[in-house]
Amino acid sequence: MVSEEHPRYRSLTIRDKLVEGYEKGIVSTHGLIAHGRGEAFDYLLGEKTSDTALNATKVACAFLLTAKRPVVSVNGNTAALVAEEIAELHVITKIPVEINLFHRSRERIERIAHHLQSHGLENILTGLDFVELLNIASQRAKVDKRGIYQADTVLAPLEDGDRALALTQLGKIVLTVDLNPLSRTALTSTVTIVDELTRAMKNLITLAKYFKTTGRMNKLAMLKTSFDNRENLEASYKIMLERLQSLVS
Ligand code: PTJ
Repeated sequence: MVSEEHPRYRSLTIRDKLVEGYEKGIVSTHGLIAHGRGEAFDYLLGEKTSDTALNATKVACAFLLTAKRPVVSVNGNTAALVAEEIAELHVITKIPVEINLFHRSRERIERIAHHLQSHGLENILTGLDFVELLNIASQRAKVDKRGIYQADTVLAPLEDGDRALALTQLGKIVLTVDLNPLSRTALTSTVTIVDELTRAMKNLITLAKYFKTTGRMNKLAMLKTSFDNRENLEASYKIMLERLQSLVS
C-alpha cells in the first residue's frame, strides 16, 4: 500500500490498479507498456488537467450527449482503471458499453465483462456477436453488431491509430483520451482529450451530470462547431514544451 503522503501517490495508485488488472487477466502485457508511455507524457503535463484538456472534455461530452447512437468502447486498460466511472457514466447517459480489444481473446472479454458487471454495469456488448470491419487490420476490426457497427459516435479511450482512422473513414465521430498529442489516434480523432484517463473520466461525468440536470443542452451544438482538434492538440503540445523548457532552464 502506498502512503497518501507520498508525493506521487496518485500515479502509484493508478499503477497499482493496472497491476491488479494484469494479475486478474484484464490488462494485457502490452497494456502495461502503453501505460508507461502515457505516464511520460503525463509527467510533462504536470500530472494535472489543463484548461485545454477540460475544453476538449466538454466538447466530447457535447458529442456524446447529442449523438443518436453513441457507444463507449472499453479495452483492458480502461476496464482496469475506470470501471466504476464507466458504470456511472452509463447510469447518467444510458450509453451502451462495448468491449473491444486489440489483443482479443474470449477469455479476456469474459474477464473484463465480469469486472464491469461487478461495478454494476449490465447489458454489456461483448463483441462476441460481431461484424468484421474491412478497413482495420487488427482484432479490433471485430465490432459488436448492436454496438460500434451501428454507432454514429464512439468514445474510445487509449485507442490505436488504425481503428481511429478507420472509424472516422466510416463517417463516425471518434472521441478519445490519449496523453500523447502526437499519436496517430490523437491526430485522426474528432476530439482528443489529452489527459490521464482517470482524471478525464471524472471530469466527463461531472460535465454530463451538469448538462443533464441544468437543462443547458442548447449549449452543446455550439461547443461542437467551435472546436478544432488540431488547435487543441497544439495547445497541449505547447504546455508540455513549456514545462520541459522550465525544467531545463
Ligand atoms: O486491452 P487491449 O488488448 O485492447 O490493448 C490496449 C492497449 C492500450 C495495449 C492498446 O490499445 C495499445 O497498444 O495502445 P497504444 O497504441 O499503445 O496507445 C495507447 C495510448 O494511450 C498511448 O498514446 C499512451 O500514451 C496513451 N495512454 C496510456 N495510458 C494512458 C494513456 N492516455 C491517457 N490515460 C492513460 N492512463
